[in-house]
Amino acid sequence: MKFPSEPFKIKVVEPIRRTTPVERDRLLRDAGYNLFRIPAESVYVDLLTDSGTSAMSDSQWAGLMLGDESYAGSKNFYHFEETVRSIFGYTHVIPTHQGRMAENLLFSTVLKPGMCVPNNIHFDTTRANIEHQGAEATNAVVKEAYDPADESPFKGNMDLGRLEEIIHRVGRDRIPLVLLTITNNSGGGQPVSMENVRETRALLNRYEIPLFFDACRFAENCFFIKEREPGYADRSILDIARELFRYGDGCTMSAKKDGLVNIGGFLSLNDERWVQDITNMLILVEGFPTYGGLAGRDLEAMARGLREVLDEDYLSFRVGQVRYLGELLDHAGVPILKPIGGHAVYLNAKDFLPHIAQHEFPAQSLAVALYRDFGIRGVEIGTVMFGKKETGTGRVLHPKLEMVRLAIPRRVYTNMQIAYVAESIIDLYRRRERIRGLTMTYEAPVLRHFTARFEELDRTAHIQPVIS
Ligand code: P70
Repeated sequence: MKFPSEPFKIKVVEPIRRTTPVERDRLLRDAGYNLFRIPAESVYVDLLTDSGTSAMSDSQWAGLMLGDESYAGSKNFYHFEETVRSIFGYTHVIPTHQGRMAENLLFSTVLKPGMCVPNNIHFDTTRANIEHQGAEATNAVVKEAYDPADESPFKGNMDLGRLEEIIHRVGRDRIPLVLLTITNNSGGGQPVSMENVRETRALLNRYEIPLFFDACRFAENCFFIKEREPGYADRSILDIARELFRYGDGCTMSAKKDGLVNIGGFLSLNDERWVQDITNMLILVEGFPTYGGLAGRDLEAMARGLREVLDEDYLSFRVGQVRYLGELLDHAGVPILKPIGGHAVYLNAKDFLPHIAQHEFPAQSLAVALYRDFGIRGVEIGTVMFGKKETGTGRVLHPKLEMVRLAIPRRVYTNMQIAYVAESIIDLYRRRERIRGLTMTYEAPVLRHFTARFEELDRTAHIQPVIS
């Protein structure tokens, strides 16, 4: 089958409510046109994020009942630790409540002001946590990543020439580690090839710089390696993951993605000195090392989720469902980022709305229209999330990519709901000239997209959808 059908059946259902465009218009105005401020109950298909939104399996739910809530030495911690070690292979396993805490612990330990961390493309929380230490977060992804039409199979790859240039410019002593985000979320959920990981490792060996992974979507990345990279078709996902992580020295992980849980994360690494400092900080801000901000039951659900995510039937359905949405849109001529990523379809807002200039937030305007007309919530990954003022001149720098990400929660929506999303977007695309830009009326100093507020530039332009 081109698009494998669901390898599960539904045991529990959560009703969802349809609202009207008029109701949603009012909600949008109250929310300052920020979709993070819309109550989830008023969303029909929620594609804001694939993070923490997975449906857990019956085995994970059963695991919750086996939670050992002892403060120290919970049996679920040992199960979790053994699971992480057997997949990722690093000596120390430090649980955290989610990914950004793993980032915060790592960077507050290894970074000093003036240092630099290169990555293919930093995600927003990663960048913010690095900058919070007074350090520089630098992107060094291959240049194809910035061309939405380029169909290269591994657009998440690190550009080794650029990486070496950064090392020369900044100096080895000011780069405590290099990151690789698998898959590369801000670049469209694009994978990194094993060959690129191997070559990055070889380059960093010459300078004795450690390599870390931002491993949120590692299983999806390994699935792409199996599908696309010569020599991996007959290898299991577990085997591919083990090889990949062997080239690194550690990883940060938001288990809210490929851990198939609603909350949880970890940091795993080999370096003894770093672990000591990180553990001390963990105890100060998060919790004792055998629970790290989570309940024992959460650790159990995470251990089980990390095993389940390696299942190939699951992964081919998962990546296939995202591809199904992408291909429906692509065949109708809707501009999307290619190739279709592992966890999300990214609408190319610059091409969808060429009449809206980047300072009028085309991707945010598109996300607003999609919610107002159809009750579908995506997220802006463009000027709102990544635009920033240049220090000194105050000039606003726009990111190269201006996208609306439709992130698909794992095991949550049926393919019929996905078809509804595609039909809605195709309808909106036919009426795209009517969509108008926005102006920002409030912004926070960091991670502004979560709380920003906007106003519409022209409210009269709004029209009713054909389907709703
Ligand atoms: C997402 C969420 C989180 C993330 C990530 C990578 C590559 C670290 C983290 C932090 C964040 C988000 C974005 C928009 C709307 C809602 C949520 N990504 N590295 O959806 O992990 O969230 O657990 O602290 O993608 O992509 P955590």
